[in-house]
Amino acid sequence: MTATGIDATGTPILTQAGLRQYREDGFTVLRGLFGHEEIDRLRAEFTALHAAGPVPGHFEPRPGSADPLHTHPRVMQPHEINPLARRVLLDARLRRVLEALLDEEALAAQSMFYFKPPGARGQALHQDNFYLRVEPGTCVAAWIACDEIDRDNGGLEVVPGTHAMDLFCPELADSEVSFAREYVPPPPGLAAVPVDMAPGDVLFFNGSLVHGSQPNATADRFRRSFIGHYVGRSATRIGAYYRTMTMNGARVVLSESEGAGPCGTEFAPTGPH
Ligand SMILES: O=C(O)CCC(=O)C(=O)O
Repeated sequence: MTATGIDATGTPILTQAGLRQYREDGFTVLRGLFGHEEIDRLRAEFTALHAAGPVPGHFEPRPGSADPLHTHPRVMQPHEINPLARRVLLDARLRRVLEALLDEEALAAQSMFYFKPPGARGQALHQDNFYLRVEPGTCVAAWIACDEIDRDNGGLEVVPGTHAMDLFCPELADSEVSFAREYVPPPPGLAAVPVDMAPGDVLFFNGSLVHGSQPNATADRFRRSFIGHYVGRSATRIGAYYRTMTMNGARVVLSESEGAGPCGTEFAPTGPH
């Protein structure tokens, strides 16, 4: 069974098996949806953004910190400050898959870029819709691998089947291994499974699916990823933080839902930085 087919123009597309997997397990992976050159370019763009220094509200590194996530924090909403990030968020190949998964028009709600350098903490298991609070329904993530990603460098883990469950009330995460405060333990009988990926592979997952990542335990391998979050056109409410737009880039204002916030509430910095 493979989730990735090829259309007449040679573009990777979602197969019926992939759609079935998404419906049954809450996620599916399209292999090679982006080409290696495109991913090289995306990595280079974020390397340049990092070198250029802070962009208030989007990217606020603290050079010289002992914490790799302070020197390389994630970039929040890069599509608002970077044309290439905007093009990737609104990419037609993503749109085609998203609209098959959602069974309706997709709206873009958020982008993020994680550098996840060697030694960086992960993000404890959580559900994205805990933060986005899309109503009715939930969001969908497109998580684009920008490096070889595996268990050693803190690849994503998912808990299949949890997409069909309600939002859980999170526990407090272990700040030694997670930069985010919320932790949702796998429900009884279910377990997190790793998703190994190559550059250009895209993991699509339901916003109610419990997922997260372990620390990057390698000494020399970054684990970079570009992440888009989307909602169906029939959504009427979302957290105020999220500025939804069509996949053509036109702003669509939804009503504000309650209880939302940026994806993953970060622990307050401690110690020297
Ligand atoms: O990339 C990661 O390590 C975590 C990302 C994540 O959980 C998310 O995008 O919601």
